[in-house]
Amino acid sequence: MSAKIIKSKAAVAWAAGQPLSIEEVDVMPPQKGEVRIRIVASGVCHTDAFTLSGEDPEGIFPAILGHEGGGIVESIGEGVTSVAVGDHVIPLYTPECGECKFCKSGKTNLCQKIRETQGKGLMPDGTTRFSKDGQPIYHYMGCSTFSEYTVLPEISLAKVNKTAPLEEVCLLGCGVTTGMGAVMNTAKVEEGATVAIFGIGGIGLSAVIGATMAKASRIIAIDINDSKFDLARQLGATDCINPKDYDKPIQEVIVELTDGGVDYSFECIGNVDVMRSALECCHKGWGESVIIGVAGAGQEISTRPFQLVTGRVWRGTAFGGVKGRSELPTYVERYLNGEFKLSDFITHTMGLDAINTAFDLMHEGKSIRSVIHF
Ligand code: NAD
Ligand code: AHE
Ligand code: ZN
Ligand code: ZN
Repeated sequence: MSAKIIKSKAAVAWAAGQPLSIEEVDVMPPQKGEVRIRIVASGVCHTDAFTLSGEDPEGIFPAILGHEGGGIVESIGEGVTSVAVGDHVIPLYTPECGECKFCKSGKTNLCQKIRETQGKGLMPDGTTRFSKDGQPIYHYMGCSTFSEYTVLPEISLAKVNKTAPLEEVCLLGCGVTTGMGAVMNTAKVEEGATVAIFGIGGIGLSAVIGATMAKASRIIAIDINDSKFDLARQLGATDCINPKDYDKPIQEVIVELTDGGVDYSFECIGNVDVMRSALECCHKGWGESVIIGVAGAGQEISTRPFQLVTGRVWRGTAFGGVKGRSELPTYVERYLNGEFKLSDFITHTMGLDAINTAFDLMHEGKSIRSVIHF
């Protein structure tokens, strides 16, 4: 029997800078190569707030935000073979088609098969599956997890172990995988290395976990909010530093503390000035700095080229360099095997009706992750 239009409760972003509005929207059946899923839970990532703020050059409204979800397949479109109704899945904002130049390169996780339409808030055929009273509503990052039901291309779904609680593993849809992957995949931090992590939110704490797993000898957590430090220490940070406690640039403090600088640093904020500090706290000759944070339209990074001439390396990462379909299920297994905990991240849970509170808590620095339960 073919699928029908479904009514779905969703948090709609009608315009930049406005609170989300809870609406009943129409969700069309999945088309060829697409899958409709019922979202069970979704984390709220800082990138959702970034786009809602109007700073995202790709921000498009009205849209249904959310990209850190876990769900169950409700119906499948023509030709879909890799998932079936009832499968548990994690939506991927970085799909994996396995056939494009990027997928085949072996050098990146940035599949480009549907990147153009995804960036315009559309499904690969150039249309949207969401509407309200006939008005189209755009998709977000190809995921739109702030809706009871959403539609994704088949290549944007990772099928995961059904025994994993979706209320927790949803965090592997962005934040936790990004931070851990940046350390283990992108930087490939080795045993005994020294590490500095700027910004101890969901991403930075996950980088702390990654650095602990990699057996880094020193893990320096830097944040302007002291309340983030207890959990950072519990997860393995050896030093916690608040730049506000010093009257000189934080990179100088770290260089002095580490006999010339760290082997690796990670920027997990989205602040271009901090990105500079993160590069410049790296050791001459070999230190590598990884940009994870997302900065607003028109912002640029700068440093003296001499910093690079003298051996420091600047790089960036999306989704921790993880290939979603082939590698994310392994992260879920590692979580199930007890290699890392996700409950530590979940400071708040709430229903969709209260989603604006999740954004308030984030802006007030009171949450690590709020998880929306549907
Ligand atoms: P968050 O709000 O949970 O955490 C940010 C942390 O940075 C907070 O603890 C805050 O106190 C701290 N901070 C703010 N300004 C600071 C400063 N000047 N110095 C030191 N610390 C400061 O955010 P999050 O969800 O962890 O996301 C962090 C960043 O990573 C955002 O920019 C987000 O958009 C980006 N992100 C990127 C990817 C990717 O794939 N590249 C994935 C997820 C998130
Ligand atoms: N749209 C923004 C860039 C936003 C961005 O960099 N997104 C990250 C993921 S953040 C997840 O919380 C990403 O994956 N980027 C790679 C990509 O292809 O979007 C802009 O500046 O235009
Ligand atoms: Zn995110
Ligand atoms: Zn591809």
